[in-house]
Amino acid sequence: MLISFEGIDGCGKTTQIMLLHERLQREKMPVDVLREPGGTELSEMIRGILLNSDIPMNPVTELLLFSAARSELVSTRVKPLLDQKVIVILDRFYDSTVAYQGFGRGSLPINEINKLNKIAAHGLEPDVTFFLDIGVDEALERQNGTGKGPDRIERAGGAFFERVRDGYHYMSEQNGRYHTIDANRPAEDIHHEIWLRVSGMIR
Ligand code: T5A
Repeated sequence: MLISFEGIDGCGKTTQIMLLHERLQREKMPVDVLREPGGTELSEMIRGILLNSDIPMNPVTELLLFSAARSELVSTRVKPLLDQKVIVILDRFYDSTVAYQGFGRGSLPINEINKLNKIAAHGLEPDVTFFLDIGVDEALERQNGTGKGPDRIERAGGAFFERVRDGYHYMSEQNGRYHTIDANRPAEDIHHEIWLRVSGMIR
């Protein structure tokens, strides 16, 4: 089973992934968590380039680098784990590319990005995608609370993140695999909703 988590920066994905991971482990289910971009030596190197605020980048170059990191992760980690019947939780997948590089940056038309995503994901599609929906201002407040400075993507500004959020709303209407969650709630309540859905799928 392939589970992806999506949403704008600071929506609370990492927190929810950690809670779901722990819950599945307590249930003695085989489970692994991987993040995008990242998860392999090469993909983590690409992540370092992509998030480095000192490296200016053409939007199409950015799109291709996210795709390259994804291709490596899917082919060397995700597919082998799924073949062994391990539940894979992905902290972002190709929907991030549609939202950020498509709606956010306007790098290429969405239909072109969808074609590239199919190639980079080696045809894989999540069984369920949890979209943690939160306002841009609330997300920014949470990010500020972490004390970490903004990376290159996070520097893009409020209007950019409004477009990214619009992109997720668009995808949630187009895709039956989407489960949209009001993320402006206590973490335990959100986890409860996610667990209801995942435990139902496992059964
Ligand atoms: N990207 C990625 C693209 O542009 N294209 C792509 O194709 C892909 C794959 C990745 C960046 O790359 C971009 C998107 C990103 O900008 P990242 O560091 O992995 O960079 O960034 P994020 O995935 O956005 O991760 P963040 O750590 O910034 O945010 P999370 O994981 O959504 O949030 P989380 O859980 O760390 O929580 C943030 C803070 O809020 C608190 C937490 O304790 C933490 O302090 N919090 C809550 N507070 C109140 N109530 C709740 N329910 C809370 N849940 C968490």
